[in-house]
Amino acid sequence: MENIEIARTLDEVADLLEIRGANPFRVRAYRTAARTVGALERPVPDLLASDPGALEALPGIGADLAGKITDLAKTGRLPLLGQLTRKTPESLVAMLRLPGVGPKRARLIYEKLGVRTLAGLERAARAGTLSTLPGIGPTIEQTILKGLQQDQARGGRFPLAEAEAYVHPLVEALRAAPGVRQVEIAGSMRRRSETVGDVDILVAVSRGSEAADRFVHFADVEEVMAEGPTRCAVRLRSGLQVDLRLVPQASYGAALHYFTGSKAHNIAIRRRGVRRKLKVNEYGVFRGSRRIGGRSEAEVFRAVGLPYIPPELREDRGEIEAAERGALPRLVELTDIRGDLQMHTVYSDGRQALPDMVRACAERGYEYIAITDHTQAVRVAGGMGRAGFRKQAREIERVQKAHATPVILKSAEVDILEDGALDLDEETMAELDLVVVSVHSKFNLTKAQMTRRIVTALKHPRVHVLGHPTGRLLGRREPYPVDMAEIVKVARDYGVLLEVNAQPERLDLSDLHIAMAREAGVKLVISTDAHRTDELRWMAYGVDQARRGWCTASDIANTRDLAGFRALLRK
Ligand code: DGT
Ligand code: CA
Ligand code: CA
Ligand code: ZN
Repeated sequence: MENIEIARTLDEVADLLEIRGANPFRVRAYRTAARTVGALERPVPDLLASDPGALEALPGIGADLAGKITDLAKTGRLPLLGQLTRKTPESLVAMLRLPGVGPKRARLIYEKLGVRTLAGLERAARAGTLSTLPGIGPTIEQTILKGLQQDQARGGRFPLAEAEAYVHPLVEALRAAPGVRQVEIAGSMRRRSETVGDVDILVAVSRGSEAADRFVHFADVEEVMAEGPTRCAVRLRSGLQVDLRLVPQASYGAALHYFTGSKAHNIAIRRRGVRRKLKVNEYGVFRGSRRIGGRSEAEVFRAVGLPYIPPELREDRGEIEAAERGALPRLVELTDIRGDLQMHTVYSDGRQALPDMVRACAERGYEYIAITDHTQAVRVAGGMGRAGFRKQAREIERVQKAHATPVILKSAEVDILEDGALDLDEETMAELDLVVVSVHSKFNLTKAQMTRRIVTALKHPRVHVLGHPTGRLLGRREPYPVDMAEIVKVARDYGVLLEVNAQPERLDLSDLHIAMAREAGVKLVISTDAHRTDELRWMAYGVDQARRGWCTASDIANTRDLAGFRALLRK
């Protein structure tokens, strides 16, 4: 189990304990432990291998918690969590997902109003009885109501990275099952969609394989929805649904193509097949009743006269026509990335010290990075003013002496104020190598106001990059209304780079906006916005979306060497 999952599990325990009104010290102990484990640089199992007492030596972790975390790391299970979940009404747990509802409030709502379901909560909010509770005013009531609507709108879809974390152990278990020859994730996850409805796993099996049995009996499975020799479906405890298809090796490529989708892409391919008197389906490529292909995906494409099309492009957004013309883009890859241009440190709301971030970036082989701590207006994030950036500049110079690479660019994520002014003085900005600007407040402007606000900022001559351009948080916060076509046009005219923020909950710009910017000739940067060293790995998720936006390396500014990157910055 990864540290981040251990931390999430401990946090969940803390939530449930709090809902149940447990001793506040006990609740706090779990929260502290979650933060401590989450901030560890080394995976817990590694740590334990070199020193079995390592956990207990950490601040705030006693013998009891150390034991639980050790078990959790080893088995991926924490019996206490199961017990607590069983004893707590499901809807109370669901309420925690809503903005404005923490464990204390969920408990209050349950006890005082007897609300046990999300539907009941919605009724109470609409009737205004929610706001009669102490500490809940009409504003919070409205926030909760809005959150309920968004929860429905999300429609049970999971952010890609979250779904990957849930399904990873299951895929590993399948790989280890006897009689399994190949395992691959298909569906929207293979196409790297920003969210997935369910996960589709494909396995090539030999006779008598135990794959299906392993699958339905996997520890994380909460409910088996279908079980048969060629298809099984389950729901995991996380709520994520997983489909398993079992196929013989001879059909593997055809099945992989079919179950990768998208549906629209499949239909277009099948139509091409029909024109060539071929039948293309999940079992293979057939002429009459004779199978002429289907062992590999490449065979399927070849049969319909096309080169291989990468999964990220299979959305029927012109990929088949481009393949036909030999005009498929050579998509950017993770290994093309030479630097990360948004990250935070303890100077603002990051969790780790500047040298730690630099060292981790050096380990990733980056040639350059930008340290982009927040400015003053973002008070909750401990934003800095002139003095803070001066002090940081001196530390950057010191740290740079110890590292030939990466080159550390002095930077800031400068807040765009409501009127489009920038939250940092001219002189300080002039001392920075890179100025990233973004919106962190007042999301409720009209589209015209928000567009004007951002355009004003982009026209400021010191601005190089617009960070997370729409401010969305997947499943949690809608993008603020903004005229993206106008932003793209101004970015092009003023030579501003647009960010693809790779935080799995942001993925902002989205794939379609990325394509829009690329078509307009605007260069993009892919940045992680990491607040801890382990978040630097999010780069891959940004690259995925850039690929879905048909980007080549040359569309992405941070694939250039430092001189090449600098040459792209406006003068
Ligand atoms: P999701 O799960 O909503 O994130 O999206 P997908 O694309 O994973 O969709 P899913 O799980 O319903 O089905 C997986 C793939 O199976 C889909 O991408 C294409 C293929 N497929 C499913 N139903 C059909 C269909 O009716 N016709 C065709 N041609 N393909 C289908
Ligand atoms: Ca799916
Ligand atoms: Ca499915
Ligand atoms: Zn930001």
